[in-house]
Amino acid sequence: MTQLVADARAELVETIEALDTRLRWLSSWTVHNANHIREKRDGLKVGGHQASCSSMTAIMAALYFHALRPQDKVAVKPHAGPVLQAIHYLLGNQSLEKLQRFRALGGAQSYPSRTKDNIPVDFSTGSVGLGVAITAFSSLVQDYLIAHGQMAEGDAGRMIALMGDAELDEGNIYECLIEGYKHDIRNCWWVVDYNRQSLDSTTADRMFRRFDDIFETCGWRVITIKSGKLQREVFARPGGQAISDWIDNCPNAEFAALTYQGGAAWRARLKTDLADHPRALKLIDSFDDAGLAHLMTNLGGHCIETLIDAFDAAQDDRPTLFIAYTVKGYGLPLAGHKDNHSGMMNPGQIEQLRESLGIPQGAEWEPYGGIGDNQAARLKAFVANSPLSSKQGGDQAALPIPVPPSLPTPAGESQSTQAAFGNILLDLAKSGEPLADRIVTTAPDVTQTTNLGAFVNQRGLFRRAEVIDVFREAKIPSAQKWDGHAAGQHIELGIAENNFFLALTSLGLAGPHFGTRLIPVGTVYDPFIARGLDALNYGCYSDARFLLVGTPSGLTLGPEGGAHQSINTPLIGMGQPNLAYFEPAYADEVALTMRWAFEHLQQPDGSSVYLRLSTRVIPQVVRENDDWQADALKGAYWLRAPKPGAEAAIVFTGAIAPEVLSAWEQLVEDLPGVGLMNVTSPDLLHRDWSARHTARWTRNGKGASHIETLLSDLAPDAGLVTVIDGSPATLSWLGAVRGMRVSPLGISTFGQTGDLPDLYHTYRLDAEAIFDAAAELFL
Ligand SMILES: Cc1ncc(C[n+]2csc(CCOP(=O)(O)OP(=O)(O)O)c2C)c(N)n1
Ligand SMILES: [Mg+2]
Repeated sequence: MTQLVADARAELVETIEALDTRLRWLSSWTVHNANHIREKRDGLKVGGHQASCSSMTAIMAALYFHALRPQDKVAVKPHAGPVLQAIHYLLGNQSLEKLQRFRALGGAQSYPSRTKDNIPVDFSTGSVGLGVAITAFSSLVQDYLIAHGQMAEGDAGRMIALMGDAELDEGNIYECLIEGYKHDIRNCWWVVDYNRQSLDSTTADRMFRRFDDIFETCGWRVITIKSGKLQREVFARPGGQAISDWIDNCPNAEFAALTYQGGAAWRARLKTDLADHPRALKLIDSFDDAGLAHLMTNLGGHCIETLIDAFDAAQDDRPTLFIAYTVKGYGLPLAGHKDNHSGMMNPGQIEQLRESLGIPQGAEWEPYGGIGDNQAARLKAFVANSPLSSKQGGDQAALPIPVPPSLPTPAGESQSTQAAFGNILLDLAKSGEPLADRIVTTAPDVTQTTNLGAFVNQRGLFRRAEVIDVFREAKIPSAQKWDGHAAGQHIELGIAENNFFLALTSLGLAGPHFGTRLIPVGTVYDPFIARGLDALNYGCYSDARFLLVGTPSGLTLGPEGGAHQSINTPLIGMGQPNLAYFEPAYADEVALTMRWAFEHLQQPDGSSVYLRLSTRVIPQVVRENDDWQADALKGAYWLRAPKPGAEAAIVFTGAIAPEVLSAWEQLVEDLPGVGLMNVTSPDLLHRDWSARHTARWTRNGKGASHIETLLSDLAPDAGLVTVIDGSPATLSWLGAVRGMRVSPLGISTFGQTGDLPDLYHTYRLDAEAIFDAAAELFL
């Protein structure tokens, strides 16, 4: 290295060190302000994580102010949120007011949020593990876009997760590693803040080096950033090796406790343990207490120079795990204490920290408070010129994809909604519609059994490197013709529903992340939505847009047994924000709602859509016109209109339609004019109804909700029988709309194996049960 280069390097390191200190201060102060200075009105603890932040400020300073390129995207460890806020404060993207309102309404969010923070947040985090794994799937989506000619290879960014070491306990990390290996992902970095502390305790010593093995087995390069520069220099001196070996053998808990206790404790312990290493003792004695404490905690994750070197050395596209050794609470009086996760500096301690950093009282919020004018100007210029400051704020704009005015209903007098879904996708796959080119399908090993197979036969599996269908080559007859190639449009996943929802999330963020919208369509057995529920919630919170198809569902999985019958998924569909749930009964409703979904998931105020489908083949109804459609898209329509002022109606959702129609035909003889309502979306219907209620108080909203309008066709004291193959709570609320009596039929207990007549009879969903329920209410 020439002297000039060495000088520039030294200046760079010194500058980033100064920024590391700023981040440690500002994140600590932000949390302190929210908890100790801002007025409290409810007696609740506000919280925030000073120790988790200071554990990571050096890593984040080195990354954001050196290694990060404008095209890179980062998921930040949730409890390091204040550090990200501080970085954007220095960059001029975050206001003082938002920092002062950290964790208050409208202020900086507790954990980085794509949808709720005003600073650019690439990935939301909060539920640990998910924010890590999502980066692997986004690197796969990036490869998909490159392979499909939607992005130049040269524009590829790195998808980076900054993670806590306890996140390595989450199972979804390993599910993702396996899937990532199968898909040969690249351009992905995970940086572990390896402080060996979780929320409750210090982490198990036995895991030492096990993570290296696991990641290397899955094709990752592992770079361990263990010692800082000072440690490396000192440990190279006579006696140094013994101290280095001692650290290697020191249990995590003891290292943490000594860190908390400080220099004198380090000295006492090292002198005892290294009593027969005279050169080590001499070396130890060459440091005063403060110097010894500094030496012992000079870990790689706090050494800017070491971090920069490590990042600089990984410039190819191999997925890379950096294990950066750190101290939780580094530089704070909380350092190393086992209770420091939610621990906070008290006012006296933060005062001391302020003084030690030379920050004058009253200058706590100054971005460069306490720093001389010259150095402050230098830091400011450095930050302004960092590659990061040219990163366009936040999301990219993506052009909408035109949706055809209608999707044809598959032919057939009897059909299931699942088969109709598959046929509609097949028709699209064969069409020249631009929409078809942007659809990406995916499924966790249930592609065939959820009727995606025909689409895949048409459009192929996505693989960066070509994969020949061996069975086809060998001319072995098979319905599945699955060549894998770069133009393929189906991402086949192993059975891991967390991965499935994370893949949908990444695909559903392709627009904002990469400027090209994709239309992700994912299928899963309806009961196994619950397996990936947190990841589904994560995707919805991130405002990713996708079409989720849960199929088969309910008792139509009867022969598979009780474990496979989905019961509460309608309630999930209703309760999940940013997800619109439909459960069509007929094939033309499937075509209608799919078309609506393709449009809705592209609207700025739209959402993802969930279709709950069935394999039950049922006779289709004959339509006289298309008048039902507008109402069906609002959530319900009269399949058989009631006579004005009718005393009764049957209300149903989904594949139970034939039983309902049969009961209605019997009833109408005794109760002429009885209505039959098909609820295509209990979710939209309920949202609309409750929104109208709220609007009465907040916006003087008048006008009735759709369900109020429909039910006003009945007599005010009419009775309703509600029927769904799922939790009866899905529809029983309808009685509250106009104060009507309800007899709710549905499934409230685990199912049995059986055929449909037996099961419908056992669970009281057959025509007889519906008739009886009606008779009890009306006759
Ligand atoms: C799924 C989930 N479970 C539990 C929590 C509560 N929680 C927040 S942070 C944390 C552990 C933090 O340890 P680590 O990841 O090592 O981060 P550190 O603070 O040590 O940097 C836990 C259990 C959570 N946020 N998400
Ligand atoms: Mg930790």
